[in-house]
Amino acid sequence: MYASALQEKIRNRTAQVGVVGLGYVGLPLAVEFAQAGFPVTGIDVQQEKVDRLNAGDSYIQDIPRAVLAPLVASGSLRATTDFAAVADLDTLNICVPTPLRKTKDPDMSFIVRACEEIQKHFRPGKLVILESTTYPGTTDELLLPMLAGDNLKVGEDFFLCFSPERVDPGNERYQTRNIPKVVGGVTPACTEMGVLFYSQALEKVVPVTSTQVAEMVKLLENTFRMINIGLVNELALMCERMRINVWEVIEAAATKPFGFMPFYPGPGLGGHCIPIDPFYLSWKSKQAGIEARFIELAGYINGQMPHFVVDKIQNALNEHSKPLKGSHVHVMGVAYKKNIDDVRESPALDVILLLKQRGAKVTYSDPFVPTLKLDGCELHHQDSALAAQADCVVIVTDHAGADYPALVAQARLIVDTRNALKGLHSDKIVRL
Ligand code: SAJ
Repeated sequence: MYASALQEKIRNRTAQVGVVGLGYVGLPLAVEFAQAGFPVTGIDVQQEKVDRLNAGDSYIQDIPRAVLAPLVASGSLRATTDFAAVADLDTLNICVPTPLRKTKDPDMSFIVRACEEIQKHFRPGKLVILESTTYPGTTDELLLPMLAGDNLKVGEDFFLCFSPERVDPGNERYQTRNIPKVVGGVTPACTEMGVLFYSQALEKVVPVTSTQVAEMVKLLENTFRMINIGLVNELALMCERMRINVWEVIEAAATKPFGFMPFYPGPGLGGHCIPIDPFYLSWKSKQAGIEARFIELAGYINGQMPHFVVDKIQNALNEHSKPLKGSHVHVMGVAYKKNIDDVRESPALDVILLLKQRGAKVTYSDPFVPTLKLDGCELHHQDSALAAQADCVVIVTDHAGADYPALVAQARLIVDTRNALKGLHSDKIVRL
């Protein structure tokens, strides 16, 4: 009974679409469904986000105001902090954060809080899809009992799926609409409903047979990256000892047209996905009685890279008879990867803290990051011309807009952790 009514509303795009969590995943998803003609309600606990969205003012780099404002003006998209809106919604995508606790255990509090609020206003006939990256089993073990309560039957009275978010912030080529969307339901009827839903707004939908498969797909994707980054970071440590240019090795290996995918060493592993997601997998696999040794080892190696970089700076200064203590080190780029403004888990934070702990005077340039708060102090973006006054410059994030030839000309000493100075030669350049 509920299935056919919901299918009809999804097909004729009158289904009231709800997105819980309006961050870098939720807002683009809400926009896609509003652009597909659905009435969309975004729900977020942050009043500031809700107010900005309702003013057509985008706070997400990938969603320009020119896209958002007309959708808000036409009434296709609105936001609220009030979960009572759930009662009138037909579909609900949950896109809330899943960080790690300090103990590297999953922090499920955002998902639990969202579900508790949804539960208060939940009625039969809805489709709920969890998109937050999480350990296999979350949807069936945590969400299902909360939503089913004592009397609702999943797959008949309501529909429940998991679909991993694959948003890559700043990626011009792949955006929410054209990234294949994996979806797995608690029952086949749930999967079918999830496929029908996403097919209305996204180009390619990939059904899988369970929520656990869908949850594991995402963890494989990102653990794959973390492990391979750890591998090349370890290779960089080996190459330094053997005096081999690791960048040249990787570039030449990348000419292999099959069976190889280049990853690059760097100052560490940043972002809100790659350093975090694999520990959701290792946590769950430990419960299943299997040690995720690759993940633990890669986590250790990646975690050592900031120390390796600071040692490199210290040794480079030493070659110029300058102690690190009291030297001025200028950091170029503090975002966790190039051409974005996000500093979450950025290795630059570790590098700066280590430099300060060893007595260096630290400044930074990053046009994407005006202010940096860390360890109780606040640093501000300085013009890159300051590099000329520093005893050592360290390139931590290789933003495309920096004038690297000018930097080489004006700096006294440069430690390059990203091969940003590829093709530039000078005895003042020290490469990872
Ligand atoms: N990094 C390296 N060497 C590499 C690649 C990355 O040191 O070869 C570092 C980056 O500098 C960064 C961290 O690892 O600090 C993570 O980089 P990332 O390229 O994986 O970027 P993220 O964290 O934005 O990852 C996202 C992920 N997208 C989703 O989770 C939906 C990831 O799955 C994407 O593959 C990745 O973007 C991407 O390809 O850009």
